Parts: sequence; C-alpha cells; structure tokens
Amino acid sequence: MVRLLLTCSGVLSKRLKYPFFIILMCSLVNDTDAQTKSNFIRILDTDSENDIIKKAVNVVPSARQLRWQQLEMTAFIHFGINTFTGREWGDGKESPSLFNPSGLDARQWVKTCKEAGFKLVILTAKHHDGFCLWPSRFTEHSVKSSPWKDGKGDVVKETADACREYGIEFGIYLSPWDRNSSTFGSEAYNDFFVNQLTELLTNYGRIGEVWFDGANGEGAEGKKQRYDFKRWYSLIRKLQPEAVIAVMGPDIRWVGTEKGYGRDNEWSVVPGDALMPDKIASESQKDVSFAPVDMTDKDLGSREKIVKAKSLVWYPAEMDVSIRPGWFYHASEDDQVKSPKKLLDIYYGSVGRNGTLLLNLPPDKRGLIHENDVRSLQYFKKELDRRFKHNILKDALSSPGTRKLTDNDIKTNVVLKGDKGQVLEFDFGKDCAFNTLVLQEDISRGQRVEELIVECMENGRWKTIAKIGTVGYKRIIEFERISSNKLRLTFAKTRGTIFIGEAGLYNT
Ligand code: FUL
Repeated sequence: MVRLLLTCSGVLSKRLKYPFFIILMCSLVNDTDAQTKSNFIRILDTDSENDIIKKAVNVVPSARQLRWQQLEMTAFIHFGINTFTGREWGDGKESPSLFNPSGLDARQWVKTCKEAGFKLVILTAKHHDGFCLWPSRFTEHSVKSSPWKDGKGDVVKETADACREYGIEFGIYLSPWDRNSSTFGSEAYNDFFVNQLTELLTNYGRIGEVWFDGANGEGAEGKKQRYDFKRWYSLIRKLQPEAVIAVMGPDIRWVGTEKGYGRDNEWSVVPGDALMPDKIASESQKDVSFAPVDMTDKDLGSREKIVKAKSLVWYPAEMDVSIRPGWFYHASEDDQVKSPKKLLDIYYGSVGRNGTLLLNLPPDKRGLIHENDVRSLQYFKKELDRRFKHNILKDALSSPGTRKLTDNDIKTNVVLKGDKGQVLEFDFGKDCAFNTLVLQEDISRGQRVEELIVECMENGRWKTIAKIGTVGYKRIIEFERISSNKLRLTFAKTRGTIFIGEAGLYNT
C-alpha cells in the first residue's frame, strides 16, 4: 500500500485580473476565466518583475496548440522531384518527366508512421523547386505533367486518404520560396500562393498543420519576394481553423536546430515582442522571423528573459530532424539511417523536453519508405513500449486524489500551492527499482515549474538523484538505477501554484 504526501509551502500567489490590457491573438482556453488566461499577454511599463511573473503563469496554449502538443510524435514526408534528381534543393528547372515512382504506396508511409506511434503526417506538397505533388490548376509544374499514372495521379490525395484510413492527422508543407514560378518577386506571386494554398486547404479534408518553410532564397535575377503572411494566415484560420501554423507562424516555434533536441530548459512561454500582429503582416520572412529573440539562443524563457519582455506568448517548440542525413531520399544514405537507440535518444530529447517531435521519413524512388528506415522505426517503437509499459506509481497508488497522476489525462491534476518548495512524496511500502521519472504539467494551466529536485530514501536519509529545471508538457528524467521505498519531488522554484497532470516512474 502506498501513501502520497502533498506538502505545500511558500506563499499562495494571488490571482490578479488584467481586464484592460489583454490582447487575444488566438482562442481563449477557458471561457469562464476569460479575463485572465490567453496565449498572449502584453506587459506594461508599470509592471514590476513580480507582476510579470504573475502574467506569465496566465499565458496558456490555445485549443489548437494544446491539441498539437498532445500529438507528441509527428512525421514529415519529404518526397518530390529531388527524390529523382538526388538533390536536396532543386532549382525549379527540372523536367516533370523525371517524376516517375515505380510503386508509390502512400498507405505504406502512413501505416509505417501509425505503427511507430506517430499521430500526424506532413507531406511536402511543394518544396523550393516548385514541383507540385498535386495537380494544381495554377501551374503546369506538377504531377499532371509527369509520366506517373499518365499525369492523372495526386500524391496529396493519396496521402490524405491514407491518413484518414489509419486515423491520423494530415498536414501540408508548402514552400513559400518557389524557384519555378515566373511571378516570384512580384505581388502576383502572393495571389498565386493563395490560390495554391486554397486548393490544398479545400480539396483534401481536414488539415492539422500547415508548415511554411523558413528558407527564403532569391528568384530569377536576384528577385526577392515579400510574402503576404497576414493574408495566408487568415486564409488558413478561415478554411482550416483547427490547423496549427508552423514553423515560424503564430502557433509553433522552430526549436532552433534540425537535430531533434530541445533545450535543458524549454519554455513555451516566451517574449512575444516580434510577434506583434502589425509586424507579422508587413515584412518578408527573412526580415522578420517571428522569433521572440534569436531562436538558437540557449535561453528563451527564463525569468531573466521574460522580465525584459514587452509581451508574452505561448509559443511551443517543434523539433524537426530527418531519420537520414538528408531530408530527401538518397540511396547512398541507406546505411546511414538513424538507429533505434538514436531515435530513442531523440524522443527523450524532444517529447521528453517539452516539445513535439517532427521526424522526417523520406520515401525512395519506388515511392516507399525504405526497409532500413522501417526496421529502425519498428525496433524504436518496440523498445519505447517496453520501457514505458509498467508505471510503478500506477500499480502502487490507491487514493482517488493521486490516481489523477496516472490516468493519462493531464487535465486531471494534483494542485500544489505556493511558489517554492512544494513537495510530492511517494511511499511504496517496499523497495522498488527505478531509473526514469516522467512528469507532466497540466499546461492548460500554464507552464510553471522552474526547478525540481528528485530524491529517494537511502539508509533512512534522503539522497538527491536528479536536479532539473523546467517540466512543461512532458519531462523525462533519467538517472542511475536505484532501489528505494520512497521518492520525493521538491519543486524548489515555481511561478506560483503548480498543476501536476501526470507522473510515471519506470525501471527501463
Ligand atoms: C529547410 C529546407 O530548406 C529543407 O530542405 C527541409 O525542407 C527542412 C525541413 O527545412 O528549411
């Protein structure tokens, strides 16, 4: 029989209301609390540091951001003309006749993803070369000019249909930079882009994510394009209101590398100064990155950063990485597919560090995810399931209050008031071996944990086994295997009352 002790210390932070200066960028999370919670809050010149921290705890995800975060694992499919030329970036001059997969099977892509635990698949409908994987009415540079299926095929449709069949979400990657379009560099290009976006958002059912690539090169004769992001974003909101917009859009932030790892302290509440709506509209992607600050900065959301901010926004990280060195398939990389061990490490470093993983699986010239990639993913999933099968806390916990920590629902939470030193203590009644702790904050209440100390009982004394910073949506903490009858979590520093949604203890 296990006992769970909840101890509170510190001062109960008062809930302040800021009815006059809250600006809502996206949807409210909780209508009954409409005046205090939003995914965007302005900071006033008169706000003290304490006021700013209190505002930070009321910055919460929009409904679409919360849904997206809970997907945890999402997949990228890079496929297109580059698959057939062996390049990573095409120049737009490639002949569509090169596109001729011998056995394209989008169901195999989606089945592979589904079985490996992915919840959303994003297809490169158009990469920088401008070649469209759907028969767009607005260009000839597409599958309709290719020999594949005598020009009658539609890869976007096949992928969207497969996602529906397997019950996972579908998303589209549409490169703003188009090296084929003759209008690139003029206002007409924005109309062309809107037309293509409209096709993708209306003809293929529900879209869960729209991914606009950050690469913004030059068109013919050095022409630059001023992208009309405001128009594109409002079109998406109108046609697919549930879709999140990445990668530097209003919903999701690029983590800052293409390696698949988050920071030690990955904050979803960050300064939103560059996200001011008036700026979003007017400048090219190169001029305004929509980044709160330098996206590669080691620290984006600590107290030090947010106390200098002019606004705060919920802007969670997406960790994109390819299973191979390249984003597109190259036969020469068949022996460089990331191992199951590496994929597990990436999982711990992304999903386990308050992020969403976006893993790229590039189909080969046949139009299939290569056997080596499939094998690696299968072993990865098997090992993941094995490691997280047996939650020691689940078996042991008995009281209804503590069951909330193991019911796979982050919204049923354990509330710990105070702003430092809150304690969760678990007594197993007998020695148990473990080496991994998984914690989740109920992020619908914000991200609040700043420092956590993990201890176990050894010979009648508490021994520190891990010290970490942020938790957020999910934190996976590994330490040396130990055997103990008690575990103590001390939230050494928090931004006020914390809401722990889930907890898991494993012997992996
Ligand atoms: C980058 C692109 O240039 C790569 O080709 C790839 O699509 C990657 C996901 O984003 O910016």
